[in-house]
Amino acid sequence: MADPIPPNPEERVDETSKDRQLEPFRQDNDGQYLTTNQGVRIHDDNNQLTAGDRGPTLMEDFIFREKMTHFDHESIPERVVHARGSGAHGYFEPYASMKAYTKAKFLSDPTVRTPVFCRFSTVVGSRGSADTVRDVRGFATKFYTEEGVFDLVGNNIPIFFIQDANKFPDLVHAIKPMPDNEMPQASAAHDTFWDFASLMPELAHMIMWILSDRAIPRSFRMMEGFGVNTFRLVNEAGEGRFIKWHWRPKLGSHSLVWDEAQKLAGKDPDWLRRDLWEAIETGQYPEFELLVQMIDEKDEFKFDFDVLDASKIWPEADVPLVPVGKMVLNRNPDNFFAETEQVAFHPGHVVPGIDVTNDPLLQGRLFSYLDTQLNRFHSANFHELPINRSIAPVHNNQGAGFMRTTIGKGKVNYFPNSLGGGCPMQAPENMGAYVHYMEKVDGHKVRARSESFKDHFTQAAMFWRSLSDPERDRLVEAAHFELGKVESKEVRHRMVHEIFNKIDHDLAVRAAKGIGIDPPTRKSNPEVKRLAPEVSIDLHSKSSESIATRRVAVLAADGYDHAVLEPVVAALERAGAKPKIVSKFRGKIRSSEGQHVEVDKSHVTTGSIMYDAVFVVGGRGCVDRLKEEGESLHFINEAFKHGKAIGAVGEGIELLEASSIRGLAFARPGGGVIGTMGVVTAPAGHSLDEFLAAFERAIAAHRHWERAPLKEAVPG
Ligand code: HDE
Repeated sequence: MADPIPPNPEERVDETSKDRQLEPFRQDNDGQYLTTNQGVRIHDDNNQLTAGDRGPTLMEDFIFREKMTHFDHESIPERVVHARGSGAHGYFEPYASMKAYTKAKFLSDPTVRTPVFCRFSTVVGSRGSADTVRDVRGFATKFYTEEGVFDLVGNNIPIFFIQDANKFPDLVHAIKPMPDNEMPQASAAHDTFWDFASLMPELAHMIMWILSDRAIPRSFRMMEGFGVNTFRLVNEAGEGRFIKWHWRPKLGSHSLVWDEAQKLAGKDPDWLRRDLWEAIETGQYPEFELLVQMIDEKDEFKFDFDVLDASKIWPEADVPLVPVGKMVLNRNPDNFFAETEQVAFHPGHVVPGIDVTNDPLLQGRLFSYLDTQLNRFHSANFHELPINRSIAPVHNNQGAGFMRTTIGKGKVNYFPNSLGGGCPMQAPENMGAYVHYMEKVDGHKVRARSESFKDHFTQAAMFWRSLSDPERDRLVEAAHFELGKVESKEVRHRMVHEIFNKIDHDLAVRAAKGIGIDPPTRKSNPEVKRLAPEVSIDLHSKSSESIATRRVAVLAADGYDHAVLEPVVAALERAGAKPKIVSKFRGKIRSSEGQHVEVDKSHVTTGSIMYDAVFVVGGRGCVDRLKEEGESLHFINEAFKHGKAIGAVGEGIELLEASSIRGLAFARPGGGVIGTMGVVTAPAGHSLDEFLAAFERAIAAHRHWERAPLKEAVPG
């Protein structure tokens, strides 16, 4: 008999269900003898079996052969896109029942915590590439629900480059490294991508997003996620609604700046991976809110975009966001390969109450993901790998194939059957069976793009107009970088005149200036239909009030003022931030009063790019030393240039004065706290509470773009 769902009320799905399922697969080597794969204990794991101690290896050395053969096979094909990723376990819980919209059980009961595994990724680079490249980030979540596995395979940008899956291989070929020399790694900044983009106006909107700050997130914990494609929710009554999935990070959305992203790629290529891992290890669990936008089936044609077109957002002003629940990531994987590498997502992994639509990009994805898993695992049994296993019971007649691990019992492996009592049997709809939404489908066979998909510039223009001035500046700088790397003048010209100028004339003129192209003399955006301001594309509006998990460098040296350092560090820690003492060398430094503090990072291993804010402690001896150290001055200049909060107390202010920051007022002896453009200073002996309140506000703001006019003169 097939197990009813759930098997019994005692075994109800909870957040630890997946963990319990994984437990028998875990292995700990503590206190164990080394063995062969057959469990035979190994006596000497350092030497081959040879004919004499200087002779050749004997063919019969089955122990060496087993070890070396296994090693030779210790890789699987990396994902053709999204090769580099980082995963985490956690749970999801709905705020309230979504029963009115979907029969999916995991969205209907706020007391149920569904276990999840989430994998964040970059798209273009190979498995070993740097984390901080300019790219889309994948945001894929596997929900182990009591009705089977549901995969929400999304990205951190709400739209996609192309509208039809048939263009995906071309897009990926164009954006991946060049076919002849495999350069550049993990970057769109080369001729083939921009050649493709300049010939494909449907990319225009996405180009704007990837040139924006969205493409260089500060942290996986501080970026939004989107299902991108249009899915459908279906309720018990069989009523369907078009939906878009959204994830919102509790910590707000934050980005790096491009100079910082490039430097991090060298100083710490694992920046985003390490950030996620460390946050979870230290109990600062990343949280995301799940929301949906819903459009009634009857309103399908009400909008000036096609609801099935994945290159368009649904403006939040037109289609509001409805909060659904929250996800907490609270456990790092035990093993990168077994979990993060082997997890296999598929947008077609849906449960009753969630269905697909005719979105032509999604339709193609439904083919590609299963196919790609077969290529990665060389087996149709990848669903049996521990990380992919459903926690809902699996019973069917698909019993064979490479690496089958379940031992099916009985003589009957076909349906219908009478010899097996008809089992496993089909489930009626009211017993949790998946029933496809009853959509009427009718039409001629055509290879054509719907007319309703053909406005490529309205939303790209809306995006540009919704940006603040500093965001526009950075987008133009990004275009200068990306297109500045393009050799072909023809491609650069086409991007400016055929794409940018159709989005916005000012954008085209500004982009042209940095890439050696004559700017267009006339506007050319007749296709823009609507220019209503879009709601909250701007990253600023999604900042968080909290400074939790922000990294603060505390610059100090021998002779530091312990009476300032200790309370400032303690206060930052209380607020959830991560202060780290940075000095020339590791080891201990001594205060002017003789106390000690342990240095966390030496200059050679770190840099301002690895912090969200900097604090300079006072103390005569300390500051005299810091002023003599190029690294400390560079630290301040670079942090200033990258818009980060900077705080200094007492003599610490002298380091700011010795830096290249000009045009800002600093606190004076006997005066009060001064905070301008995120630089907060307090004179020696002044109340630290007042200083800390202002410094924490400056850190919470994340970046201080209002410094733009001052930072030009500061060396980076
Ligand atoms: Fe994917 N995509 N994709 N994609 N995608 C893959 O599947 C594909 C698209 C996304 O962490 C591949 O297992 C096609 C949109 C993520 O393991 C592959 C098309 C969105 C991940 C594939 C798209 C995504 C993938 C490669 C256009 C946002 C990583 C490895 C029709 C909604 C999942 C794999 C992970 C991975 C195909 C477009 C997100 C080849 C054909 C749009 C997050 O199957």
